[in-house]
Amino acid sequence: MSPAPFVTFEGIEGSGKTTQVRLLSDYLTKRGISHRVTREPGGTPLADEIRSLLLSRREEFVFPETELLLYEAARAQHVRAVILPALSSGQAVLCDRFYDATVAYQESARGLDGESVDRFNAFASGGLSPDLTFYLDVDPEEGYLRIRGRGTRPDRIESEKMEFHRKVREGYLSLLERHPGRIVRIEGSHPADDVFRRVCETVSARLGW
Ligand code: T5A
Repeated sequence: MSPAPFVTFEGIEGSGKTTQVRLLSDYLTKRGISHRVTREPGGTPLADEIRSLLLSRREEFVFPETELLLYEAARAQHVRAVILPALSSGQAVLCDRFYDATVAYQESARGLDGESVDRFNAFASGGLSPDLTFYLDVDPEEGYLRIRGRGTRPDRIESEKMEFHRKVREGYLSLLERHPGRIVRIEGSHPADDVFRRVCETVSARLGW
């Protein structure tokens, strides 16, 4: 385990990760637990620029290999500039997505080979692994309705076909089987407060928060 806990949130589009990260951050602030909230792709000015490149809709076809390398480039910068310094200074880190997303999206949904994805994930993260990962499981149709409900134009990845989002979910479910000790599945279709109750029970039992 790192000097302070590194906690990540994963799930398909609209699964409620950002909502839960915000609720957990408020909870930690009230208890005086020092922490940093961040997200992937993003978290530094350069990584945020890469995020814009990745999520903007474009005419040009983006090859899965190109997409993988851009996500990993953003991660390499984010880990070294933000996550590792925070953990070393004793701050917990709550991160909205990390390398499990690359397995679910670029390997399971885009079809890149697992060996390459694992190798680039390890290279970009410098061997850093989350101590605890919440996987918020929602049906892709429900996630889609939530995204539509926001009233904003879907980004390049949100606009993918439903089949793509089903494969992302399958990718997460197979990760859950491979890492049962680290990844905790929470039923994400329940009301946000109920989901948060489960998050709290888990961080209390696992991290003493
Ligand atoms: N990606 C990312 C890759 O392909 N590879 C990678 O390696 C990485 C790191 C990143 C995109 O990049 C891809 C995945 C993504 O496509 P993102 O910002 O993480 O972008 O993408 P989203 O998943 O689209 O994030 P969102 O913020 O849009 O969705 P969240 O965080 O899952 O959901 P949230 O909390 O914003 O909620 C969405 C809506 O649902 C409501 C909220 O109020 C909001 O309106 N909601 C609920 N409604 C009912 N019940 C609940 N329990 C609810 N919780 C939230």
